[in-house]
Amino acid sequence: MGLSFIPFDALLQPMRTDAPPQLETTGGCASSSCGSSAGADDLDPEIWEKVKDHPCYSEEAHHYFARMHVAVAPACNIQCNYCNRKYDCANESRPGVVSERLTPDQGARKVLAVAKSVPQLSVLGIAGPGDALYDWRHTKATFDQVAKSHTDLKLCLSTNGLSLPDHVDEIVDMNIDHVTITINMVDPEIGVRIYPWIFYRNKRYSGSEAARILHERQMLGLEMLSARKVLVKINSVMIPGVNDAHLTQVNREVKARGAFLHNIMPLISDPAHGTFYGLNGQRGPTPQELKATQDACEGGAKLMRHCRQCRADAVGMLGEDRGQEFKLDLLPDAIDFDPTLRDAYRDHVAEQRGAHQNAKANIPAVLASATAGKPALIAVATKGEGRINQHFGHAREFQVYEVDHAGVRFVGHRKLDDNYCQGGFGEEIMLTSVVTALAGVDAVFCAKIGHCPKDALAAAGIKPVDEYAYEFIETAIADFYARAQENVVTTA
Ligand code: CLF
Ligand code: SF4
Repeated sequence: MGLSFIPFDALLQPMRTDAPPQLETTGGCASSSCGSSAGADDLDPEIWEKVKDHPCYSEEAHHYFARMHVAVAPACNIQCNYCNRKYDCANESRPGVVSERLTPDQGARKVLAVAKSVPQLSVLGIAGPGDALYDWRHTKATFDQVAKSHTDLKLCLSTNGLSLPDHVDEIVDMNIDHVTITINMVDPEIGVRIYPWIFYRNKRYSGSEAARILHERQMLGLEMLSARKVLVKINSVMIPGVNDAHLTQVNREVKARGAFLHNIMPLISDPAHGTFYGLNGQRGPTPQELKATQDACEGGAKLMRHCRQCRADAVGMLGEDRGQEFKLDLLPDAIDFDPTLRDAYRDHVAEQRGAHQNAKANIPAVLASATAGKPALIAVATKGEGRINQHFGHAREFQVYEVDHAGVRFVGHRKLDDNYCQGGFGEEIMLTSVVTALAGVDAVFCAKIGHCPKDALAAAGIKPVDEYAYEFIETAIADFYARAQENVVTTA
C-alpha cells in the first residue's frame, strides 16, 4: 500500500445527469414500509425507545436488526392501479407479492422458526398480501399468538387506511406501536386516477366518491393513531403524471396530522406484472425524479430513505430476503426455541452501538478542516453493524452515503441484479452491470476487492477503496473525504 496524490476535483466528479440508476431511495410495501435518520440524540426518549430496534423506523437500527412479514392477510377492500396480488415470483421483490399464504397458526410457527435462527429479528410485520386491517381476523389472531411467545418482538402493520378508524382501539390495546398507511393523494380528483373502486360498509364505490371516502378515512385514521401516540409512517407511491407534483402537499398534510415518517416510493410498473398501470404503459419515476420529489419535501414530514420495498413475506435484514429458507415445508415439526441467543445478540448490539456512537462523535473534528464543496457519493459494501465488512464481489446491494464538509449522510442504496463473485470467481458480465448500477458514485468502499473489478471501477471513474476494511462506515468516509481534500489518499 502506498500514498498517491490525486486532484480533489477528479475524485468528486459531477454526478452525471444521464446516469441510469441513481439513489434507490425509499420504498415499502405499497401497503407497507418506512425509517428515519434521527437517532437517540434527536428524538424524545419515549419515541427513541419505540424505534431504536425497528429496522424501518430507524435508519441506524437497520444496520443491526431484521424484520419478517407473515402473509396471513390475503383480502383487500380497495383496488389500486399498481397492484396485482396474483403475481407470484420468488425472485420478485415488491409489495403485495408472496410465495405462500399462511393461516395464523402457520404464521406463528414460522415466526418461531425465524426467531430461533435469526437473532437479529426484532419486528413482525403484517403487510398483506392484501390489507392487514380489512383482514383483521387473521392479522389479530397471528399477533395474539406471537405476542404470547415473543414479548421482545415489535408488532407492525401496514394498511390502505379504509378500515383503520374501526380498529384504533384494538391496535392500541395490542401494543402495536407502528402502523403504516399508504396515502397517495389528499385530493380525490387525483385519487380517481389511482383507485378504480373501494368496498366500504358492504357497498362498492367508484369514481370520485370512492376516492373521497378513502381520503377521509385515511386522514381520520392518521389523526386517531397520532392522538394515541402510535407511530405512523406514510407510504406514498410516486406515479409520474398522476401524483408526483402532488406529493409535497401530501407531505405537508400528513405532517400536520402527526405522521412520524414519510416514505415516497417509486411506482413499480411492468407489463409482466399484469397491473392496470403496467398494462397501460404508466411508467415509474426515474431515480432523479424520485430524488427531486423527496428533496422537495425536505423540511416537512421526515423522510425515510432506506426502504427496500419488501415483499409481503420478506424475512431478514432489509435488503436481503431469506424467505425461501423458511417455507412451511422446510420448517421442522418441533422448534426448540432458545431465547438466550437473542438476548446475547442484543447485548452485542448495545456494545457495538456504543462504539459506533463514540466513533461518530469524532466526525466533526475530522471534517473541521474541510471546506464547502460539492458533496461526494460513496457506495459501501456492508453486511451490517455499521461497518465496511463485505467483499466487493459478495455485495448484492451497496449502501450510498453523501459526504461534504457538513457531515456524512445515508442517502439510499443501489440494488444489483446479482453479486459479482459467483462460486469463487468473478463474472465478467456481472461486473458490467455492477459498474452500471454504481453510475454517478465517486468511490466504492469494501472489505476486499480483486484486480479486475478495481480496474473496471477505475475505468468508469469510480475509486475502489479497501483500506478501511471493517471500520465504521461514517468515520471511514469522513476520513477519506478530509484526506481527499488535502489531495492525499491512500491507494492499494
Ligand atoms: Fe414491514 Fe413495513 Fe413494518 Fe417495516 S417493511 S410492515 S414498517 S416491518 Fe420497511 Fe420493507 Fe420498506 Fe416496509 S423496508 S417495505 S418500510
Ligand atoms: Fe394491493 Fe390492496 Fe395493497 Fe392496494 S391496498 S396495493 S389493492 S393489497
